[in-house]
Amino acid sequence: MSEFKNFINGEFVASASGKTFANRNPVDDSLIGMVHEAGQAEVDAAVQAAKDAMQGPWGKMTQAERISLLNKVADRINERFEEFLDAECKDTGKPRSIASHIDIPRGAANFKAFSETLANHPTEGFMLDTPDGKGAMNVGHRVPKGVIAVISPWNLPLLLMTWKVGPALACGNAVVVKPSEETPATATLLGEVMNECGIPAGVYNVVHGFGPDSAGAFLTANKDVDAITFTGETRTGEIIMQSAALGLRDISMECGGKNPGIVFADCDIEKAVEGTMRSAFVNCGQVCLGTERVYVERPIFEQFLARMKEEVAKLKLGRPEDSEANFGPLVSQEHKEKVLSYYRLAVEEGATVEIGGGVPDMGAELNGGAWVEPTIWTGLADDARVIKEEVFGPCCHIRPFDSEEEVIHQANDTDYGLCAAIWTENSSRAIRVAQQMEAGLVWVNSWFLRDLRTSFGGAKQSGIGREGGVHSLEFYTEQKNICIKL
Ligand code: NAD
Ligand code: 6OD
Repeated sequence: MSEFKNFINGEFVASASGKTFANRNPVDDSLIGMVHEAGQAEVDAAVQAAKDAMQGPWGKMTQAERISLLNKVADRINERFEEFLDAECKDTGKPRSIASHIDIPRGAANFKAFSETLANHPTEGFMLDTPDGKGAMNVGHRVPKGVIAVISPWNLPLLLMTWKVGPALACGNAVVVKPSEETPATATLLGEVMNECGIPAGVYNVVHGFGPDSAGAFLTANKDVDAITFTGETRTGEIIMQSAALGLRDISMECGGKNPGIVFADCDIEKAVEGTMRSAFVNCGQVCLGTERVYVERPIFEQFLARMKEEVAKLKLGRPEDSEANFGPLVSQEHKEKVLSYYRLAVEEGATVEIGGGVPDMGAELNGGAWVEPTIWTGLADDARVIKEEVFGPCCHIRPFDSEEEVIHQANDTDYGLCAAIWTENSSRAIRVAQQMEAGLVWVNSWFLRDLRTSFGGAKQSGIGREGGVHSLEFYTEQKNICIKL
């Protein structure tokens, strides 16, 4: 059985209060190990360690030295790939075939992706005329913000945590990470890697625990935290923003979505089916960018629905190590209950269950796990709760539409605004519709195709701010203007 300790100032630290909680494998509900919950003392120690690290060798390093260390971290994650993969698959239950292509490679890449942006980003400069005729020169100068709290979710644990830790460290900050209580393993393992690569003590810290009255709340309330970057539910984001208001700390919020997929009759239908299948069902539907509302132009509605049902029927549920499996369990029993409550609600709200809708029989060994069936509904009203609320499970509703104007209205008729996927071979239409989507990200004839130099983030209740490329640089640094009178 494993033990997951906090990682503070370069050392693994047990909970001083002795408080631990169980980490369970959602495949079969078996116990993976016990997690040491950080109390106020451990959280304060982690923040202090990060603050001190900014005054130590880390704070004096050149950008090139920092980047060279972070490249080592990326390489070391790749050298210990199997351990990261094993840890991530145990915590989440996801198929190894998926985690080995998405989670772990991106976890490593996030430490390299920002080095070029940093190295190539120009600084601003303005010459100012002055009455004495001699002028003044203004030069923009970026400095690290200081101590960054990174609060991350369970759906892509390593990927989403390093997506923030990578640029934060590249910009010279120190971090205190609060990974999700559901997925403590890879953040902990990364502590070992940081030590192996010579990242100075206190630069990377991990505190385990929950949100309210636990590590999450203690961390966001700590006045020595200079900025908070969060990924998770919109409601949690609102609470964290209230904490951040004390002391006017900066925030970056990457929150929930209820993303539309729009399938026009002039699409390549096989491409659209393949992409929509991925966007609705990969990672058991637990992707913030996932498509939960699919709108299909009426002439191809029946054909598209039939093809989606055929493909859903082919999904292979199984253990992470089953090389044929492409569909795992949900992350936890608690999340299973939430998703099943939406499965019941959909029926109460009048949905036709086209496929799925329940709990699969996985056999005696796995029936205790967090398994649910991949599900497609039709027939829900536009104002049904299942159409309005994020389920975050392997399910989508498919509905016909008749005109471009109508579908733009339907797609935007949501409090969220994370992303949209448009399927059409008509490029003018693609651009026209993309421009009208109220979302931070729009894909045309693809989904989750990522270029880490681009902006990432949500509109409306899907978030505040943008990260990625130069946007990460802007969030993780403080820009100061130096005005030099000549
Ligand atoms: P969550 O909001 O429940 O938890 C996220 C993190 O916040 C966890 O570490 C949790 O312990 C912590 N937390 C909870 N309450 C807190 C509090 N009061 N103070 C401080 N920390 C607190 O989210 P989740 O269930 O882990 O993740 C799923 C959600 O995340 C979905 O809504 C999904 O859409 C969203 N998400 C968004 C993105 C994005 O990039 N926009 C990416 C992935 C997931
Ligand atoms: O690819 C990324 O950088 C990213 N932040 C993905 C988010 C996925 C949400 O579940």
